[in-house]
Amino acid sequence: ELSAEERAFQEAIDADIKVEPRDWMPAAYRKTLTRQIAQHAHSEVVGMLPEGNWISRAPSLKRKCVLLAKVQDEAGHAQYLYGAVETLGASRDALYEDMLAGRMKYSSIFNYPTLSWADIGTIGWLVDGAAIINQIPLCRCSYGPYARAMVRICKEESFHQRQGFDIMVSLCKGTPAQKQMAQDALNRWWWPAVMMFGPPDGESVHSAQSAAWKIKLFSNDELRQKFIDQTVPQARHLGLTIPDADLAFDAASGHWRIGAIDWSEFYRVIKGEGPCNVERLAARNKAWDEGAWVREAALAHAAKRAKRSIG
Ligand code: FAQ
Repeated sequence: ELSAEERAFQEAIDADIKVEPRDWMPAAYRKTLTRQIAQHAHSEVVGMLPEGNWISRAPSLKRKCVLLAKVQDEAGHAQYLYGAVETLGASRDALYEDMLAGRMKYSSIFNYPTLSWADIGTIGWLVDGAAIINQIPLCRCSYGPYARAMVRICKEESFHQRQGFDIMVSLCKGTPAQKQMAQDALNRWWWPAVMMFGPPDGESVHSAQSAAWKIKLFSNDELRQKFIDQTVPQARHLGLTIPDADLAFDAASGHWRIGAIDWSEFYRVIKGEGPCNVERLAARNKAWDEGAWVREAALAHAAKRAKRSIG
């Protein structure tokens, strides 16, 4: 049975009225949003690592400038998202420490290595492509600060996706070795990208409640299908082969159907057993420890300024 407050809350959601930080909200709504937004923010922070790996090795000055700008954007996305999660009364530092200690998740996709330059193209094309499909509906989600943060993030993701596709076009028009590099990257990133949308609907523990609260406007499987339908023609345009022997177009429904997803791999990766989980957390912890002096200096500077303005 819903309480009177809970009923009024649900009615406002049903009427598409945004929830704002000072509004009453069920504790479980606050908790699920804190979890999702913080995981999203952590994904942006950890997501800088696979691409950061290639900044010093980008093949031209232009590619290097573009990649640098993209990675900086991810840091900016994390800032907007940590800002949004703070409006729920959560502590940014505490959430960040949960991530550093491995107590909070970040996206499974960032636990895979970037072995060649083609991986940078593939991340932009597939990972940012998947991120856009997941995040466009979030611009209309029920929590105001999250929805508004997503608008700007989606605009930037769209630039990211194009830079990735542009790298793929260049490689696919290049030498046979370059084309092979692009195919190899697609072979390694395709299934992890398909898994980014989360477990199948039947196994998605949070979906029903998040849908009722309009945090999720489409299910994991619906968004995954959109991604597949969008990406298969792009792969064909590039002349690349999706690594799935069962991939087939279903004329009756107008959708591309994929073969079976190896969910055991997904669950291994989110348990901390993916190829790079240990390395990613070690890199973030190292950066946090080495940044201690910057945080101390910033606090000392702020204290000095506050003293001066009082005096
Ligand atoms: N990785 O019940 P559900 C980016 C967990 S894009 C790890 O379906 P929910 C841009 C889930 O947390 C990536 N864990 O969960 C970029 C839950 O575990 P919990 C970030 C996953 O929340 C590009 C359990 O499985 N985007 O960063 C994943 O309703 C390039 C059960 O799952 C977002 O975070 C996964 N892939 O739906 C940056 C978008 N999937 O928490 C740099 C916002 C599921 O109970 C470079 N988030 N789990 O311990 C969402 O839309 C949702 O949270 C879903 C999952 C759809 C990800």
